[in-house]
Amino acid sequence: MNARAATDSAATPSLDAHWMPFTANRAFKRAPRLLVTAKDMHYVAADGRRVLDGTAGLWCVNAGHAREPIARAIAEQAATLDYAPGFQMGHPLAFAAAQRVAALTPRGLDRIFFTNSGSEAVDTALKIALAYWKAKGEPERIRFVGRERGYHGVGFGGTSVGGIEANRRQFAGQLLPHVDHLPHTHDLAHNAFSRGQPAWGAHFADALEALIAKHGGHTIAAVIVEPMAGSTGVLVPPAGYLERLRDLCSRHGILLIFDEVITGFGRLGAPFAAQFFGVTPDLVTMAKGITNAAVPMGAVAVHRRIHDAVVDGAPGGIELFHGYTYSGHPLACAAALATLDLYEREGLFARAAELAPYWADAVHRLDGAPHAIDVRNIGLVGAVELAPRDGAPGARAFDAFLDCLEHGVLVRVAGDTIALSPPLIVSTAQIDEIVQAVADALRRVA
Ligand code: PXG
Repeated sequence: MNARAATDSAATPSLDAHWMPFTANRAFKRAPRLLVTAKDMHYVAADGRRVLDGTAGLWCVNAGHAREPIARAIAEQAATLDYAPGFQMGHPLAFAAAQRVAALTPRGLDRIFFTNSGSEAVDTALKIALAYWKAKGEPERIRFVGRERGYHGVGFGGTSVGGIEANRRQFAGQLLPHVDHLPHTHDLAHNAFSRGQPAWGAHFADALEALIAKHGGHTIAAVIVEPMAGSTGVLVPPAGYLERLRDLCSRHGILLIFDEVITGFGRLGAPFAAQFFGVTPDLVTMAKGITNAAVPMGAVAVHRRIHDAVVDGAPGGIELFHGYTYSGHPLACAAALATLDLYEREGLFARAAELAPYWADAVHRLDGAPHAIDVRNIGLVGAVELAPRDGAPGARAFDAFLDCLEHGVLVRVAGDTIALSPPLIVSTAQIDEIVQAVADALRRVA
């Protein structure tokens, strides 16, 4: 479909039936913002305007949009083997995709469980942790520890360990029991305008020691954190923080889960943040960039010793009573294989690493911008935190988002933070364009 036809058909339907996710539905439907086509670094909006993608969709289109090798692989797969049952049956692509993912994951985490989203990956990882401790003969390990301002998707497990209050409020009273939250690591008094990892704040990890003292380390199944918190508005881990968490978990036998749904597949310039920061967790959750977002897919990479304890420890028959109709869906596997080939062929993770210093310089040109109370960066991620408008949290950043969109650049807003995370194919000129759009918007918004 060409852009014109897509524009016409997208303009036709009533907007009533689609209850939109994480959206102010009433406001959106009064003034809709529709994207109709995409190629490489750009979207085309329903009114025909080109929009530079400063957010890789929702942190997921790492190789840029509508890449031909991925599209072709999906189309060919749909015509060859559209679906095959994944329970007690298999198809070769799922094994190939798992092997390919395992070649990128941190050392030892080479057993891959497929899901269809980051949320499912998180709930799967939490369930694997519980199953592991049962298999190991430590069934008293049932507690989970998340972190304030953490985002782990929207399943009951992920909502429970997540720490964004607004995401929990409507469901309070029926979330998982036995969950604690570490403090978040955001501290503007010490760390505003840090370049890369803030120097101050490793001690925030010590809150885990207090929980261990309170409950006993032997009751904690797993700690789950985003190595870099994305959805809450980009919180970069203080230097030494992840190392300290790892050390505490190791000393008390607690599993450490890194939720790498955003940081996986090159966002920081390494395959995973675990490698970037040099800290190895026991499980990694991923999604988004695994297929360049062309087909929904998520996965959990599990340390082989965890897998072996559950699988070899089972009496026979099914070892893990968990899975999805679409775990390892052929189209998702075809997309993943084509995507991972593309990342490798174009050296996109290394490209992100090479661009990171230019990106840091560009983003920190916003340090003195009107309303900016912090600018932060890591890898190809940047964020500008704005002083909230009196009595209207988030409104100023949302106005800046609308202003950028009006001027042809898509950014993402979380509360009063503008988050930037372009596809890894972004050019330096496009980096300048994204940053300039934000600078201009901040001059214009009240
Ligand atoms: N974990 C993390 C760390 C995530 O960032 C999920 C789990 C859930 O993934 P699914 O595929 O179930 O959505 C996410 C998702 C944003 C934004 O603007 C971030 C996400 C999703 C939508 C918007 O920050 N992250």
